[in-house]
Amino acid sequence: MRIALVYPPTSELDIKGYSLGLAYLCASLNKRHEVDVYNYNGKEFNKSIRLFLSSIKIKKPDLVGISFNSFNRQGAFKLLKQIKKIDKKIFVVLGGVHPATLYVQIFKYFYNDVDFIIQSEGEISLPMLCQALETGGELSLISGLVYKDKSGGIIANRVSNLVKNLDDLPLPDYSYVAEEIKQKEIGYLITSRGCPVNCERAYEFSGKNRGRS
Ligand code: B12
Repeated sequence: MRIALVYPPTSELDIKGYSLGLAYLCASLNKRHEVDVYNYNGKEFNKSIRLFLSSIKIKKPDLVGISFNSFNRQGAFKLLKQIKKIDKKIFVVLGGVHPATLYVQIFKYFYNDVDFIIQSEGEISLPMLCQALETGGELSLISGLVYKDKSGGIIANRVSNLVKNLDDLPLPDYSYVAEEIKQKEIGYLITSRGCPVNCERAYEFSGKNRGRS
């Protein structure tokens, strides 16, 4: 599959850096798929939106994955409103803290613009979704996947498959920010998952503490 992963810009904060989530997703997708990454973290808002959409018009990927937190949600919403207008066959998949938590609200407002949300770690679920889309596989088996049913509602699969040992994952692929890392001589690394101060998402985790080190 040809996949475009994008981290939208924000007009709310002056932030720099890059998403570790995308680096992990790239590593887990790279072997089987052709992945382009568009990192607009800290970049100019309107210009980034324009650049991304014109790139999608030219490249017409099979799937666009948008990764976002709450502070760059406006950028994500601008992008996701346009993708199906470019080509309605492009699958639009959302992930990251904001859509993972507020998937009901997002499907309420953007039902026709979004196909899937993954409300958990993406390294296993996103490749499984790509495979299911390629082969007509079963969506109900994909951990944390939220998708539409035929009656205009949504189905949210249980998060059944959290990564137990981070060493089982391929090392994050930073090639999309190689130049930035070289220039600044700073690279991010995270050695745990979940919230470092034992925060807990209110639901979807059946009361189990997700924080672990
Ligand atoms: C480490 C961290 C940082 C680091 C590094 C961030 C970075 N470059 O990635 C630093 C210290 C720089 C940082 C800064 C900030 N952070 Co911070 N940070 C975190 C922390 C603790 C972990 C994030 C992380 O790397 N996780 C590991 C990666 C692998 O996970 P992930 O990115 O979530 O991606 C996975 C899934 O979400 C999913 N996924 C993600 N995208 C997609 C896309 C698709 C299509 C799919 C299918 C799946 C998918 O798959 C990925 C792999 O499993 C989180 C809290 C948390 N537990 O999530 C807060 C958090 C993300 N940060 C937060 C905030 C607010 C900020 C700042 C805005 C703070 C500030 N005022 O400056 C800045 C903004 C940084 C930026 N964007 O440039 C908030 C966001 C809240 C919100 N609702 O938006 C969080 C949730 C903390 C909190 N509870 O408030 N942060």
